[in-house]
Amino acid sequence: MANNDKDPADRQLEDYKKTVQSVGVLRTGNGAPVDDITNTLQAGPGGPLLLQDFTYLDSIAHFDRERIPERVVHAKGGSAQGYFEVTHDISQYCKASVFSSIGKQTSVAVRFSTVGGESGSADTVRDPRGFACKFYTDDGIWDLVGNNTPVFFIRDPVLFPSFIHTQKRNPTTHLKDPNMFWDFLTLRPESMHQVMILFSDRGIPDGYRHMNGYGSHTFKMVNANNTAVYVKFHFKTDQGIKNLDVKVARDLAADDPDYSNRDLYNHIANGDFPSWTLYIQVMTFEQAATCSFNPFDITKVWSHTDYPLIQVGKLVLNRNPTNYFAEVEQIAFSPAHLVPGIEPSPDKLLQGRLFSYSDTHRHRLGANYLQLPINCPYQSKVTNYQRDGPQAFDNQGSAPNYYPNSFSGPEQQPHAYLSPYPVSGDVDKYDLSNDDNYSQAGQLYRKVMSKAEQKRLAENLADNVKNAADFIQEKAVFHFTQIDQELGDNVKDLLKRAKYIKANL
Ligand code: HDE
Repeated sequence: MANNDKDPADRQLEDYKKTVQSVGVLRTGNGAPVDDITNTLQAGPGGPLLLQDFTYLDSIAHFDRERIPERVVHAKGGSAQGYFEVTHDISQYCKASVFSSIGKQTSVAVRFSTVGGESGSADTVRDPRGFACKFYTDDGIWDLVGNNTPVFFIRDPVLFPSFIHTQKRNPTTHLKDPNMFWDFLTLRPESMHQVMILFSDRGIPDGYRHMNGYGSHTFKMVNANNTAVYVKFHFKTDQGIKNLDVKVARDLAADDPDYSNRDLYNHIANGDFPSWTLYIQVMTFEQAATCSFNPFDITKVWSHTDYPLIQVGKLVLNRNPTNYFAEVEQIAFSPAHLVPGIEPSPDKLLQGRLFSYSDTHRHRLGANYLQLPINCPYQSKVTNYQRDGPQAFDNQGSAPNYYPNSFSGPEQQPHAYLSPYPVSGDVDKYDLSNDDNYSQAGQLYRKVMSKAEQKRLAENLADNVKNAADFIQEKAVFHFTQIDQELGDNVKDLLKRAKYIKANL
């Protein structure tokens, strides 16, 4: 095969060699030159190895520590870098510097991922996709850590560890377990809206370029007068939505399990840069107070008629990472990484996420994870009173490490002030599990899906639920019937047929 018949991912090393003829001398970690790395130091040709062979010890001890813990969810992913450009003025809603003027560009890094599988798992599974965008703004890092779906399975963060356990492996069999999966979902019917999206055509996107991204939660935007509104973020793909047929996806899982990463890498390497258009939906505090549903419930969407999409800008990915570990494995997103002008709303699930991400980074990457080049807010140099800890390589020199001080330490910034909002009510645990779990799922089925899509949804659901215990199947059919009678009936029929076929095999 001629070299240029290969795609950029396959010829990466050959391309590297064309641009870099030599990097010079081979050295140990402490920079000393190495004479021989193919023969270990021995006491005589058949004798034991010597502890003084630092070249060997340096190499093997480092190798023993090469892996860091993989992400507990979203372990398999791919990433690219590029820029965000403002195309429309939203300063009436938001004072964040990233949106300050039309034409302004901000560097970004985006990581796409599947959710449930391990870091070596197949890309073409039915699963939500992560869509996490890091904006390196001149007022600090802003991370919008979203998915390719506008809603989520649960609305209280305390359920997240259990929910994730049911999507992962059974602790005894170490296999994915349909009873765990459907037991949880049918005991928590607030999941049904997301279940409908997951088992629709959009449940298996054709790579990462052909899907939308959603901030999913309700956030708050604050303008220069400190007037706040609630917002939702939407990245709409400029490549158009494309999904994979179930059978094609299954074949790809065997033939090319890295399908989505390869597709992203090759398109960017070939100069075909994917892009998305960013929109917001805006809800005033007055509208939120009288809204017919809870606008802070992540299992709900906001109608585009009542809250129309407002165009903001363009996200373009035009650079592949040069080193996967440094720029993708070590990238660390957090919904708590916000900048003046963008604030959390009272969304209960978002509030729970504000703690979890930085906590997992401190475990996975260490206390100074924000000093790593891919995470560091290089557009707004960090000056503060944090010091030391493992791998503190930017330890702020001889500046004072306490506040207040009289020696030119960094000062507080009034523009970073959080907008106030009233709260009331008793401190208590509130059960929100039955807050209208079916209406929006029903509208999605009846108003958005075509007949063909409705049919495929029922087939995809039945094909998966059929592996769960009978009593769980019955509960699933009950919930699908609450969403729409026809959907419930169709899934019930398909399950009956599957049972008949199994019995007569
Ligand atoms: Fe995450 N999630 N999540 N999540 N999530 C993580 O953080 C968590 C949720 C999302 O490419 C973890 O760095 C809790 C919703 C993405 O690096 C962890 C709750 C949405 C990524 C975590 C949620 C997401 C993560 C694992 C419910 C969409 C990958 C590793 C309270 C709006 C980011 C890590 C990347 C990753 C916690 C729910 C999106 C454990 C506690 C809802 C895209 O911290």
